[in-house]
Formats: sequence, structure tokens, C-alpha cells
Amino acid sequence: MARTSFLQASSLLSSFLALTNAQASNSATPTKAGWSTTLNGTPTSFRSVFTIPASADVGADLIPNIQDPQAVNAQDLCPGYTASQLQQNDRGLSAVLTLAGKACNVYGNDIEALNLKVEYQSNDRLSINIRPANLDASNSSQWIIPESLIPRPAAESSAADLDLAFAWGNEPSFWFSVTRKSSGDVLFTTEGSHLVYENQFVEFVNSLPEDYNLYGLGERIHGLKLNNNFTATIYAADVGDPIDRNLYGSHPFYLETRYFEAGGHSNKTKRALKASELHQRSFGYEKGSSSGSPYKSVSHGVYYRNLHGMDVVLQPTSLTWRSLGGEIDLFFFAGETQPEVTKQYQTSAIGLPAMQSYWTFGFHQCRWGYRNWTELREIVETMRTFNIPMETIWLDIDYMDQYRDFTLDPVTFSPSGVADFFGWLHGNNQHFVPIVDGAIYIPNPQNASDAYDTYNRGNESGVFLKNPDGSQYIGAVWPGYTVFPDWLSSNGVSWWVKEMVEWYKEVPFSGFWVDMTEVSSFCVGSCGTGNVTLNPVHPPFSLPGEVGNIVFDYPEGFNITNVTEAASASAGDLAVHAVSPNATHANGVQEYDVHNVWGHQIINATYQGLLSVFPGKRPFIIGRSTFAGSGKWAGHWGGDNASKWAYMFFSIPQALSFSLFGIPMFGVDTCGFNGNTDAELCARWMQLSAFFPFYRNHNVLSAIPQEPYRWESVASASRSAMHIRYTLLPYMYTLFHQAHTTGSTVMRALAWEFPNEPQLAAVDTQFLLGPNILVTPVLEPQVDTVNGVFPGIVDGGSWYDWYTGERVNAEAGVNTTISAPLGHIPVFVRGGSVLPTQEPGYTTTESRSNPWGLIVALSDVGEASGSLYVDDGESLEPSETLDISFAAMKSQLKVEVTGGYKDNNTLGNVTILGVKGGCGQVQLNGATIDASKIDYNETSTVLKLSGLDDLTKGGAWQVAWTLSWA
Ligand code: MIG
Repeated sequence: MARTSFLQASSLLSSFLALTNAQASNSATPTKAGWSTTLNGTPTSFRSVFTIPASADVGADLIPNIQDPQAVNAQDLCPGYTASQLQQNDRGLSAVLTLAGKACNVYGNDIEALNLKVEYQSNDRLSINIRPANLDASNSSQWIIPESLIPRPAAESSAADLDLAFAWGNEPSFWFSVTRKSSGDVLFTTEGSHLVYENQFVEFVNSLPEDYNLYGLGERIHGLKLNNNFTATIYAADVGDPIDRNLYGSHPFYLETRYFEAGGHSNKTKRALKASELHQRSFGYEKGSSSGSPYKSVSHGVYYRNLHGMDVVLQPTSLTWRSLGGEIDLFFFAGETQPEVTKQYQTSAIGLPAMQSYWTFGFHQCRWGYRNWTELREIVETMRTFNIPMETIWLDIDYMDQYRDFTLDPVTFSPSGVADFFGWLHGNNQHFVPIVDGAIYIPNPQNASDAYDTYNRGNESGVFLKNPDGSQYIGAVWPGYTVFPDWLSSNGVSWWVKEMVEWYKEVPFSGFWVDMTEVSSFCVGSCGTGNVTLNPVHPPFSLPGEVGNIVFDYPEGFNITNVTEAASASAGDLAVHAVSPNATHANGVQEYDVHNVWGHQIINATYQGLLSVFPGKRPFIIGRSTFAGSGKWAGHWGGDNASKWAYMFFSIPQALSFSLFGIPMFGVDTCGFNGNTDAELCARWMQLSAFFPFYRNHNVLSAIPQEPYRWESVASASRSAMHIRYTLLPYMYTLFHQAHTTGSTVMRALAWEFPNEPQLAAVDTQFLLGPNILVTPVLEPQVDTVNGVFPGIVDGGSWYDWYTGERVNAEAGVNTTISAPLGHIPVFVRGGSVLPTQEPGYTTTESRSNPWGLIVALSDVGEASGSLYVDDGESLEPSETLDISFAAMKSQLKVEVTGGYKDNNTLGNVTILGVKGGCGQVQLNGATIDASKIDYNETSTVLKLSGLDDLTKGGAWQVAWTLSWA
């Protein structure tokens, strides 16, 4: 009979118990059957190696608690708590909570006494902390997160304007609630449920309005709006993007948005409107009204600062938090708009996102399976031959010597080829980013030629995870049996930094791609204990395309094999594919308590490493496993998706969720990772990803090649979308700078920019880049139109077609059919905006030395505004910057400049959209512009000014200027 596990997907607790009982009963005893002849190390050599049996990565057969009909419901059996000894002042309160009856001990042991502490922390933040009154250091599941690991927002000097109020009661047992004072709306309440607080199980239930609009709780592959009948498990796992399951990252944060009747109606309807009510009532603006939406929305955010594995059980009118340990440490952000919630969350709790270097916004080409320097160079050259911009070429694990970090394969990626390749690459202003894995190979002690210095140095410094008995924890990843850095050890970070600094002398990388950081291991427990003399061993499954795997070519078959890692991972329970919960960190901290931040910590270590390699420059890191706050150091890619239309769609909600998590540098494997892509999918996807901050094409080993030049249709689609992307780089860069300095978002959901339109609450088939670019991509095959809404029209907004500059004739609330033949991605510019542009070059370096441009998209009342941020594109703390503001009204554009950064590029052209009823004399600072530079089309209302370079010699942003066309 299967044992019940708490976590829906990962079966964490049962694995933990199983390991504690049967520690070090390793499954990898070599048997004859385990030996095979297979490809190993350099692809040019074969040797007989031990293959770890597949059974080594199979755990107990467990039914997730949430799916187990026999699992007891703690709410039925547990007594809850009673609050007493209340102490209160105007900045908060404290109380003691005592078990209100006989201990239920359902999934552990009830904790008798708890301390409650509530703080009105600032004008927009309230915190609720509940922890055991007697913290027993040996009781690791109530391990308190060190502030040095995950900072805790602290109370600020004033909270006088906080619109949130805490309330509590003792009937039927202790409950608490958070209410918005100004409206009386109850945002969160546990009333009617019992608080359950056991050493390995912490549960509380929060009631929510029907049809709630909830976002976040990642990482997962799901629509943007979370549905109200599923379990969001949070536990870092190395799995190929299964829908609705736990994934690589852990983000215990949600945004909730409630819609109300606006204005005079607000007194009548204090409770949030349900989606069903909103539909029944008709939106009031479906018939093309632009008299203002009758609705408004109010948003707040909740952050549960807890590292443990958790299930968040979403039900029609409640949300149950069930964590495997730690404190209840909740932070409520008052909002009351989404931008405010996100800013409050980032500035006070998790940190503002890292500023990225300019070059990182260029196009990145990657794949698993680039075989040598020559092939790599051919890829880069062919991209240029086809005139498809490529900024950065990436290498996957293929470059390593037998998959060992900080090495080069001596044959295929010979160190002797480095100078030549990088001299050439860097000479063309192009970059290189390598993959680096979390696991570290442990060399065979009986084979002197197997020595591995990175391991030796780490071992001497005591930086690797241990077993509870003090021996080294030895799992298995690509290179064979491996160990894993312990980022809590005193030398872990400095060892990693030094490895990076040394390796840079050999391989001049520009950034780091950290993979397998959940941290992934291909066997249960310390399977390498006693077996290291077999190293290097082969992982317990074949690599795609490897000897023994049959690979079918498109179009006959899509699936590469039935024995890939992905297959083995998704078939079993997920904890078995990671370092196990009993692995032990410095000071006895168990992996059980810190599993979800391993990937966050390697990102931090890598950030330190890049700072040492490139002092004063912005580190570029793309990480797989992230935690709340990883955005202050790194970006993230969506992981192992598949070359399927569904995954192209899911890239949008995944990106928007990462906007909420403060990780704006996000993108997915464009054209799809697992499986073979095809021309149509790849063409659409190359165009879609061109509007994501992180833009990379990446592919699994042995799938057909998918560089954008492989099909003419993909090449031309890519060129056209990249032309827009590179034109808009100044806009993208400005958005990033705003995100970095204020916590605003880069990719935005329609609902966030247009909070008065309830029908946008779940829209994730369209998105905005910043406030002013609307993207409505085709997400399905064999169509040449797409349906999309034009938000904001109800409140007087307008949109212009990117390609024609014409004002879109759409009605408020109406799903409009838009022409979108293959090769065309519908993009719209928001009326009222000024977009800074620059003429695209092949690389961002070239783009940055081209003339500037502006797109002035006038609102229906003839106004527009915008801004531009300029700096050197790479300094962590630029000494000089430029802030330029644009404001247009009454047929005049005024440009103001502040800052001392020297930029000598001229102004090339200005395009003004929505110039109605003719255009008069065009003047720049009072001097009339020659008619030859003016192209006005009264029908399309587009006024194009070009060839302005000679009027702006020395630089477009040297001084303030005014352009008029009255
Ligand atoms: O177990 O390095 O998500 O992007 O190509 C697979 C090989 C290991 C997983 C990454 C993927 C990468 C692959 N890696």
C-alpha cells in the first residue's frame, strides 16, 4: 500500500521519512546487467562504463495526500489554538497561542504554544508572524530562515497611512483576518477554520470571494489566472514543464484583483463582483462606448516567506496553505493597483530586478548538440549570411570534458581553438554564454588520470553536501557520480567564485547559464556512496540520440525516445530526481528545510563570480531554479518546454507570472526544446519571443536543427520581428531601467494596464511590452487571422498599427479579427505614447551607434508622452546617464534632457501618428524643416520626418528641443 505524501507532486515528506529510516541503502550495486558499452566523454571515443540502473532513480510509490481519499483532514481533527496575553500598540500586537484541545498529531506533533506577532510595517505593508514559542534548535522543520539567506521586510518609521487592518477572534478557535479599511473589504480571513501547527505540517485556510482572480504561486505551466480547483505545489523539481505541476522555481506570492462597480456605485456594492455577475450585467461598453468603464479594480498581494515544500490548495471559495515546516510569515501588500503591489513586493521584500547589459537584449542562439568550435563558428557565420541578427552564441554541456564543470573537451572544444574563436567572435561584437551545471564530478580515487581539480579544491575547502553521518553525499548527474556544493558552507561561495575566475582565463565567457539547480540528481539518496571507484559512470537513462536510442526524423515521428530523462522524471515521484531531503548542509541544516533555495543560492554565488570576473559590470545570469528575490541577480528561462503550439501559448502566462515575481529577464526555448519543431511553429514563435526580454532559440539534443535560417519562412519571419525588436531596443532598455529602479514590470498583462475592464482579468493570449506596445500573436497552426481585444478604448484610449501607422478602428470590449498571415505578428502602439527608437544594426553594438528615432502616437486629443534612459549599457553604477522626457500636445513635441552621459548619435527620423486635418509648417527649434524631409499622408494621418541628421549633428540629446507641426 502506498504511503501518503503531503505534496501533490513531489511526495516530499514520505521520501524524507523513507530515507531517514533506510539511510544509505544504495540501489546502485553494480550488476552485470548494469554494464554497457556506450558513448562516453568525447564523442570520438568508446569505452565500457557502468550504467547506473534505472531503478536508482525510482522512489516509493506514493499517493499525494491531496489525492488520497483516505488521508485524514487536519481541519476535522485538530483543535486549533486560543489566543491570550494580548499586547497591543499602534504599530501592531502580539499574543500567545495555545493549543485549544487535545493534540491531533495528524502529520507530526502539534506544537503546544506559539507566538503571534503582527506588525503594521509601513504605509503599504502588514506582516503576520506565527512561530513556536519555544524554538527547539534540534527541531529542524521549524527552522527559522536566516535573514542573510532570505531577507525579512522590516518595520519602517511610519505606518500611519496603512489601509490594512488586522483582526482576530477565538471562536471557534483562533482566527485572523486582514481587511482593507477604506472599503471594509475582507482580503484574507481564516475564520471558521483551525490553525494546524505541527513540527512537519503547518496549515491555515483563507476564505476568498467566489470566482476570485488570483495570480502567481509559481513556478508552474498554467494560464495567467489560477483556476479555483487545483493544487499549486511549490517544490523545486527538474521536470520537463508538465502542466499544472510543480517546476523549477518557488514563488510563494500571489496577486489578487477584485472588481467593483466604480464611482457612485461603490457604496452600494462593497463586496467584489463575481465573474458570473459581471457577465450577466453586460459590460456596459460592449457596444462601442467610450464614456468610461463602470467598473474599477482593487489589487493586493500576499507573500508567504517560507522555504519549505508546500501545497496551496485552491478551492472555489478558499485557499489552503499547507507547508512542510517553518514559520507562518505572511506579508500583505496593500496595493491598490497591480503596479503598486508589485513595486511594494519588490522594494520591501525581495529586491529590485538586476539591470541587464544592453547586449543581453540581442538575439541568443543556443542548442544542445553543437559539436565543436568549427560547427559553432559555422552557426554564427550562417546567421550573418542570412542577415538574421545574432548577438550571443551559447554552448550546452557538449563543450565540457566528460560533462565536468569548468573544463573544455580536449578534442572537440580544444583549448587551442579558444583564441581563434573568441578573437573572431568578440571582434564582431558578439558574445558567448556557456551552460554550467549544479553537480560536481567526484573523480575515481583509483584512477590518477581521472583527477578533477575543481572537485579537489572544493573538497579541501569543505564545500560539499554531506550525509547525516558526516560522509559525503554522492548523487549522480551527467558526468557520473557527483557531489553538490553546499552554499551554506563557509567556503562554498568563495570556492565557486575562484573556479569562475580561473576558468575565465581559459574561456572568455560573457555570462553564465546555470542548469540542474533544483538541485537535480538522477538517483535517490547518496547512491554513489561506496561506488565512486566505478566513476565515470553513465546516468541511469540514455541521452537522446545516444547508442541504443532510436531517433525518428520529422515528420514520421515526433518523440525522440521512450527512455529520455524527461520520461523517467515524469513517470516517477519527483523528489527522486533531486538531492534528497536528508542531505546535510553546514551546521546540520537539512536539505528538507532549504531545498527550494539551492537554485537561488547558486545564482547568488554566480553573481559574485561574475562581479569578480568583470568588476563594475552587470552580471548576466540565466538560472533554472529561482526563489522569491532571484531577480535581483538573474533572469530565468522557462525550462524544458516542447515544440508544441501549447507551449508557445504557455510562454506568455509564464512570462507574466515572472513579471509578478520580479524576474523580468524571462524567455522560453523559442521554437521548442523537446521534440522536433516545424517551420510554421518556429516562424510564429521566433516572432512572439522577439517581444520577450530574453530572446533565445534553444533545442534538445538530437531534435532536428531549428536555427532560424533553416527554413526561408522562419528566416524572413525572424528578420521582420527582429527588426521591430531592435528598433525598440531603447524602449526595452528604458523599461528595464524603470523596472530596476522602481519595480515596474516589463511584460505586462492587459488587466494590469487597464484595471477598469473586468473582461481582461484572464487574458493571456495577448500581452503588453511596457505600457505602450500591444502584441496579439497567432498561437495556433494553419490560420491567417487572430482575434484580440483593444483594451482601454472604453476609457477613451486608442491604438495604432505598428506597420501602417494607422489608427485602429476597434470597439471597446469587442474581440476583433486581425489579419495575421504567416510572417506577420500583429503589434500595436498605444495612442498617447512616445516611443524612443534606434535604427537596427546587426548587433546591439552597431545599433547603439545608429541614429535615434521617435514614434509619437497621438491620443485622440492630440497628446503623447514618453521617456528614454541612456547610459554606457554595462556599468553596474554608471557614472553618467541621460534621462530624456518627451511630451507632445497642440502639435508640438517638447524634449527635455537631464544628465551628463555623452551620446553623439543624431536624430534620424520622427514619425507622428494621428496627425489629423493636415499638417502645417514643420519646425525644429523654430527653424523650418525642408519639405524634402517631410512625408505627410492625410488618409493614414501619418507624418514622417526623415533625414534630420544634419539638424542634430553632435547628438540628438545634447540639449532640449521642440518640434512643431502646426
Ligand atoms: O537533463 O544540458 O533545461 O536546457 O539543454 C537535461 C542539457 C539537462 C536541461 C536544461 C536544458 C539543457 C539540458 N539540461
